[in-house]
Amino acid sequence: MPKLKLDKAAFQSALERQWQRLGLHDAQEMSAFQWWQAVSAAVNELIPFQSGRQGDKKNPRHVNYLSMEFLIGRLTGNNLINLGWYDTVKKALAEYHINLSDLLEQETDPALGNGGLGRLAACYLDSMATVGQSATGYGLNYQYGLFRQQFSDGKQVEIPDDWHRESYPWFRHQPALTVQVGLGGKLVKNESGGEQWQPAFMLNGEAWDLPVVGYENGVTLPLRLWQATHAHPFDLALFNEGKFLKAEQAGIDAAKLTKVLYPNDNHQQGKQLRLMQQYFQCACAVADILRRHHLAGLSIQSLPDHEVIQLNDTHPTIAIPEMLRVLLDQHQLSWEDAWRITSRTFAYTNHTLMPEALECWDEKLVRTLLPRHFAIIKNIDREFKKVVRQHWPDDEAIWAKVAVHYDHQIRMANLCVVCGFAVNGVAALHSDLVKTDLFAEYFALWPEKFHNVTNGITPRRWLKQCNPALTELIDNTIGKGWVTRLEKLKELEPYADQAEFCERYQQIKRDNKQKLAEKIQQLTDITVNPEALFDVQIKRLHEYKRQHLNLLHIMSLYRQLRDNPALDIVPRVFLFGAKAAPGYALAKNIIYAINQVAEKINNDRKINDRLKVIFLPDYRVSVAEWMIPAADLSEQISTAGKEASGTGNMKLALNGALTIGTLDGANVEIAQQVGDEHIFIFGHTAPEVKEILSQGYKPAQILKKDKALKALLTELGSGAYSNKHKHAFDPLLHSLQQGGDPYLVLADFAAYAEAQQRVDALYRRPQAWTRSAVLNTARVGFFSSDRSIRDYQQRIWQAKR
Ligand code: 26W
Repeated sequence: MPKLKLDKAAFQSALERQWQRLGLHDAQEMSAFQWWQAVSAAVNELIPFQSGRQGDKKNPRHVNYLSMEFLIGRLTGNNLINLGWYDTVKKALAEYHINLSDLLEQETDPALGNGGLGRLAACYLDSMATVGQSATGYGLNYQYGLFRQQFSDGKQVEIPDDWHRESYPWFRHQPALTVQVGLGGKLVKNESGGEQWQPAFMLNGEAWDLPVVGYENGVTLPLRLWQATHAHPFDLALFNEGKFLKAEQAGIDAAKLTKVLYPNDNHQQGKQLRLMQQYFQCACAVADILRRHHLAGLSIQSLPDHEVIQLNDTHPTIAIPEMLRVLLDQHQLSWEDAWRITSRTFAYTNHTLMPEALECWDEKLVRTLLPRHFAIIKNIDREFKKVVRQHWPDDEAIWAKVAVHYDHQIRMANLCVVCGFAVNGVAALHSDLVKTDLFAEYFALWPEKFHNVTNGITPRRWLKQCNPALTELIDNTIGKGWVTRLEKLKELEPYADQAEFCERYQQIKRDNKQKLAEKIQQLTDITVNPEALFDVQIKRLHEYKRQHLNLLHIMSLYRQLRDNPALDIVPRVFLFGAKAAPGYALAKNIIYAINQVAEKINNDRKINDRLKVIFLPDYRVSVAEWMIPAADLSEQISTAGKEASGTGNMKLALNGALTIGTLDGANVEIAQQVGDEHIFIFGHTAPEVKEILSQGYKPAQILKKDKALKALLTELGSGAYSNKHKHAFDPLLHSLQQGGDPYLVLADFAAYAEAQQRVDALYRRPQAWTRSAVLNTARVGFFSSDRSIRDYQQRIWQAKR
């Protein structure tokens, strides 16, 4: 499809309508924030959006991407770029003396996600729109997104994130699409002897759509976010009885459902409200999908030929029994028919192997909230047990592993594998571990179900939008085709040996670093040297991601400099961005430790500014967009086997940061693409980690041999970094020692420090460094989310069934 044309006159009048709506007479009366609102709402009015099915011959199935999180980031700039309207709007606004890029800073990030999984969902929507895949994103319209982070005396403080969804100009409310959802209640017998669900109360699900704009192709897909309101918002009977407060009570409770995003990343808590959120989202989505199918005049039996439902991790798993329930109880299908349709419609993506992240729900909770679904799940399990018994007669141990309902728990991942037609991991190594470790028995049963789709990132936001200077250099060198064909960046390879190109590339990095240095100054009042190496670790805070390994290395450099002030090291600025789940005490302790060490180092005159440590508060998509273009070094240092993929690793490499990393997640494939000379790989491999842990790993033995490392821990416990409070970092120190160092921080420390020396050595040769950086940009085209989406199409969505 051709790019949509922007009619300048239509834009002017849409803009005018916006300030009239604000009750103003004239553009001059608008505040900067109102300008952002007016421009966004005006553009939103001008884009038609397809919410029906747009299947083509090659890709007939409409994709329904179900995710509890969509970390979309700011939309206004991104939509203008994808529409191809950025320059025209910029010029139109200049006539009012409004600067577009300043105006874009008015937007609060819609933070409707935690981290990698939510951001991936956003990149995938961008790519589905761009490659023209017919699709709908389904999620929740949380009133409060992920908490805002502040530091108080170095400790994380969480502030509620009211992002003002009520006045977000990109929303389109679709009242005609409101869905009714039941909860609680009991099962009653119907005339045919079957069981019918009688919910205790009903909610309304209102559809709030955001436009997902494809890149210059006229396509706009809906991201449909459901918001809960009470089905009977006001009880007139109670009101008439004079019970005013009670009359409104029910409405207040319903709205609680979509009030707040749960801030946990990789850790399940089993809260009732969370299960209610999951069901609410799934029930709305399933109803909407079936309505679309029905309106297209298609038979229910043909559902799998036209629709696929992709589950983004197990969070929306309850959609499976919901689909079965609707087919059985509303469409009156037989179990066989309902099962055939459902099991050909659902596909599941696994994003983590961490046991504490695998969702299990207490049977009591499920039975109370969703009695009919509970009965359906038990039936699924009964049927599945027959298959297992056939394959492994009398093997109780195997059943204990693969059962869906076991030990009074419902295991959502197992439900997905049993009921779905496809299961995929998110990077080659991770998909292998899914087959050999997590789901080995299922793999033996159904090898054809298992796939890999290596994650990707959208080049629109993560290069074109966040790094305009590099974009211009690339456009001028190889043309603009790379924006939708990222593998074309390969054409940059010869320029890695061309002095003029490299100088320009280097200058762009320097300018980006200068800009970030200014931001840092504004935000933290700390001055950093833009000539220093910018060493960046940005991701959620988690033990397995090992921000504390980075910290120990910083402390070790600091110590070496104190012992030997003449020591010649490469000046570095260590940059961190990370939120810790509010209930994750150890992660918060690591933040505190980094901030305290930073405080000490940044104020130590003797260091002469050779080391600086900056922890930017409130890491979010827009902060990532400032940091990534300015990074020299990308820290991807998780314990091998633990990070399913990572996607920050891809964004940083694309923008010319070299990676220091373990052979984990997508790092493995990044190394293959860029070549071993252009990446700093270190540490134990996934099989080695497994071996070490099974042999009974003893961190004390490492500390006995490595006196310098031991001294660092002693120093942390000495009060030197914590105003003499010796116990300030007890959680951290305890986990590394008595706690058994489960993520092998100490076991990988020496290798990490050695790899950092290789980094220094290369950085001292600026031309060689830049050459490697250029080759990183040139060789990571594979990690475009457009490629991931095409892989999903070929391997999963449109594969022969
Ligand atoms: C129920 C609690 C909970 C919440 C979030 C469990 C698990 C999660 C997510 C699956 C965690 C997550 O974001 N995983 C990340 O997914 C990215 C996209 O595939 C990967 O790149 C990261 O490696 C993975 O950690």
